[in-house]
Amino acid sequence: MQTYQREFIRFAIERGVLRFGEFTLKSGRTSPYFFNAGLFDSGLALARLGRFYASALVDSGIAFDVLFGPAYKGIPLAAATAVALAEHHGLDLPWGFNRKEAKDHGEGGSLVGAPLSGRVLIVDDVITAGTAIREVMQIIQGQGAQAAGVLIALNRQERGQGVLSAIQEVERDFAMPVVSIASLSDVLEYLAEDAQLKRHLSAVEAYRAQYGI
Ligand code: OMP
Repeated sequence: MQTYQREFIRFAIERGVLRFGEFTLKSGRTSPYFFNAGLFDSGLALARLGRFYASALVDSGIAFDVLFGPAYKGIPLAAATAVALAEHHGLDLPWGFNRKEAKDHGEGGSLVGAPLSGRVLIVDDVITAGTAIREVMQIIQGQGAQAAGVLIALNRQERGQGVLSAIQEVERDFAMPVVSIASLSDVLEYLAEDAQLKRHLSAVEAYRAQYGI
């Protein structure tokens, strides 16, 4: 695990974004941990989060033309990433987002901000089973753009339909990389090193044995 990944996990735990307990996921699975990106809910927290996303993106070397934040949770994440790229990496890049409901007045349509053209980098919170990201791909393909990749905060490293992880299936099906700031393996390493949090390790390991790859 890299230093910034450890810092990111510590930050997420301190903010209550990464929690341990019993949670029902969108996929119906019952998980002993949950990552709620909505709890990066202050200006400073969002700014710091944006810097983590931007660092992971720059490290990945993915080439892209526009950042896209899928409604709703992806919107502030893409915005924060765009700000951090401009302020900390000298990269002033276009960014946009979608509405869930198309607007029939004013500028109309369901896309706001920079047009989706060329290579689109999707910014989102978490991928578990990959359902949400597949819906986003339809929006991008519908605009005739190509997806350059996906940037997420946490890769839960869960099984998809077969032997691959849901993320590996997304990478295979859409021929694009998925990059995360941290993964479940990093979270497990963090838990093992932390005297207070170690007590959660066995439940998270058991979950990974059941649903992980
Ligand atoms: P999939 O569509 O199954 O990939 O689930 C991704 C979505 O689940 C995310 O965009 C979140 O809305 C939600 N989620 C979290 O936010 N944090 C988690 O730790 C787990 C989930 C989840 O429900 O799987």
